[in-house]
Formats: sequence, structure tokens, C-alpha cells
Amino acid sequence: MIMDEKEVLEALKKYREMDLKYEDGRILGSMCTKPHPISRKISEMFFETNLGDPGLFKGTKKIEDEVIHMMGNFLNNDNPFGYIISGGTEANITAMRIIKNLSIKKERLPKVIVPETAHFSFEKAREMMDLEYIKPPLTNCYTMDVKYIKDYIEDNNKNDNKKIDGIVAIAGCTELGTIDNIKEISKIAEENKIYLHVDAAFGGFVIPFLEEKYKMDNYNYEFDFSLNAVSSITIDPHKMGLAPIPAGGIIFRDSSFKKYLDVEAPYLTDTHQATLIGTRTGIGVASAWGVMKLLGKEGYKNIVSKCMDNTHYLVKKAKEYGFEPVINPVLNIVALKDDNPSETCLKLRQIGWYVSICKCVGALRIILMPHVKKEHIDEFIGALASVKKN
Ligand code: 0PR
Repeated sequence: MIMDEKEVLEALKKYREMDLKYEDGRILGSMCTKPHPISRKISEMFFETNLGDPGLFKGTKKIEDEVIHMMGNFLNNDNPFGYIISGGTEANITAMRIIKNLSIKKERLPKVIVPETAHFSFEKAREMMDLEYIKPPLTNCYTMDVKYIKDYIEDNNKNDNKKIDGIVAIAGCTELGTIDNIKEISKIAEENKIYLHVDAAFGGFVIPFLEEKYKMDNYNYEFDFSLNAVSSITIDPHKMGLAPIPAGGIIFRDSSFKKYLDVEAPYLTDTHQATLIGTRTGIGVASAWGVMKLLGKEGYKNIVSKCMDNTHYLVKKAKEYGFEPVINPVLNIVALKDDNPSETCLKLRQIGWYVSICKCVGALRIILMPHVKKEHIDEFIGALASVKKN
């Protein structure tokens, strides 16, 4: 049935009203948040742009290059190369494409060390590219056991058939927010000339802006290109970067990695394409540029400090009610121990609270994104207490 414009908009509005709104403070298990308001105007300005054919959208392509440099800058890289793509999933799959294409023995499956705590996008990559994953045990801090990695590589790297082709480490893991000991992992990767990819999809816009007072003693916070072996980093503006979806980021140490991604695209204005997705909007790219220019490092620092402050507030409140965190929060993610997290999560949902759960440990997972305020935390803890009583 054909509709006029008013009818179309009214019908869509009704659907949209069924959605939850970040500002209501009930979304506690999401790594996304309400984008910075400037992105509304930017989205309109760039709504028809297509970076799949950059020769037609030269200005938008220039913005992408500038954003990559801005992000490279706070990741300690003066000469970065990369793309603003659909999200962390595409970024991680792109990094795995590099490892696959670099792998030394084409006759066997590429072997990659991947943390147990890795996001499920790595599982998609494994399935698509027939990768073999080695998953080191976790320490009691829920990070990869570095000694295991060292021993494993020493034992296997003499034999070409068993050699490790790549290592993935995480800076801000999805479930707990932990950061692998990337400083030590980088040393091992460097000594053995192994490609190291860091998934900082969430942590990339948090860790560089973390005030000292929120850092724990004897914990590794280093994750970026200042570590010699780090070759690529996933870092998503559409998570803590406050850009609208879709804006994920894959940043490489330099442009030498492009050739491992390029496929021929002879009929385009640019005759090679490196990104997984062909036709892709410039909206996220331009919005990330705008939000980053507006906020600057100071702006992100203020946002991260507020989120960390709320994180500690939630832990304090939770403890008052007898709920215990699994670990001291590293970033703005809290895991609260629970004997039946799926059931608790469901019960909370029935009364309008949306948290998620951890699979690596029995716990509820709460992410203190910028849209979550102290009054939401107070209400939530009350709701959790009432759910657990019944
Ligand atoms: N790497 C890490 C460390 C992640 O946490 C995520 C997503 C990804 C990669 C993949 O990113 P994209 O989803 O952008 O492809 N982490 C969130 C999660 O799985 C994604 C998310 C965001 C889920 C908002 C729900 C939600 O409401 O929890």
C-alpha cells in the first residue's frame, strides 16, 4: 500500500517508539550510547556519500585519512594507515585477513593465539578463513597467561608446520573490561617476528584517557603502537568515541599492510579495494571526525572520568547490598557475581532493566556508558535487590 510522506513518518515513528532510549538509563549492557548531538547534522550532510568509490567522494575520503591520523595520534603512531568501517567485527575480521595472507605455510591452517575472552567476531573470522586458534589459559585476573604463550611459541616455532602466525590481545575485553599484558606479549611477538593485533574496540577510546587515580598498581595499561610488535588495532568510534553507528576503526602501523588486503576493483575510481564491505557510508567517518574535533583529548578525558566515577559508585552501592564484583573494575565495565545470571537477567528485563551476562564466569555485566547516571545506578541496585529477594 502506498503512503504519503506524513503517513510514512507517522508509521515509522510508531515503530521507533517501541525502541528503548539510552537517556532513560535502562540500557546497562550496551557498549553503544547516544551519539554526540553534532552527529545528527553531520549525518544529514554526508548521507549519500559512498567510500566504496572514493574517487567520487574525494572530500569524504580525505576526512577518513584525517580521522585515521587523529586516532593514530592518540595511539602513539605518527604514520598510521587504516579505515573507518562498519564496526569492531569488520575490523577484527580485517586483521585476521592480514594474518591469513601473511601466514608462512599456505598448505596448513594459519595458527593464531587468541584469548579465551575474545569477542565472538573472532569466531566468525575463524569460520570464514579456516584459522586454527590456540587459547592460552587465563590468569586469575582474566588475562592471557603470558608464560604459557612464551613456552608455547618456544616449543613450536622451530617447526614451520607448527609455527604461530599471529597473536590477538585485548585491551578492554567485552565481558570484563580486562587488558591483556600486551607489553610482555609484544616483547614475545617481536622476538619471534609474529604479527600482533590488539582488539581495543572498546578500550581504545577509554585507556588513553584514563586518569592515574583510576589505574591499579602493577597492572599493564600499555596497548598501542608504542609497543614495537603491535601491527594493528581495532578501535571503534561508535562505542566510547560517541560517534553514531556505523563507525568502527582498524588502524595499522603503516601502509605496508594494505597490499595484504587489496583485491582488484578495476572498474572503480580506485582500482583496488581493501575493506571487506564495498559500498560504505561516509556518515560514521565524518561524524567521528566532527566529534573528535569537538571533544578533543580533554573532552574524552572528562567523559571517561565520569564513567569511571560511576563505575566505582556502582561497585560501592552493589557491595552495600551484598553483591560482589568478580574483579576490581579495570575500565567502565562491572561484572557482579551471580549464581544464575541468565535468570536474573531475564527477571530484570521483565521489570525494564537491560543488563547482559558474562559467559566466562557466572556474573551480570553492567557497562557504565556516558548515558548512565548515578540516579539510574541507585534505581538499578534497588531493582536488582528486589529481583534477588523473590
Ligand atoms: N571487540 C570487542 C572487544 C567488542 O566488545 C565488540 C563488541 C567487538 C569487537 C565487535 O564490535 P561490533 O559489534 O561493533 O562489530 N562488543 C559489544 C558486545 O558484544 C557490542 C554491543 C554493543 C552489543 C551494543 C550490544 C549492544 O547493545 O557486547
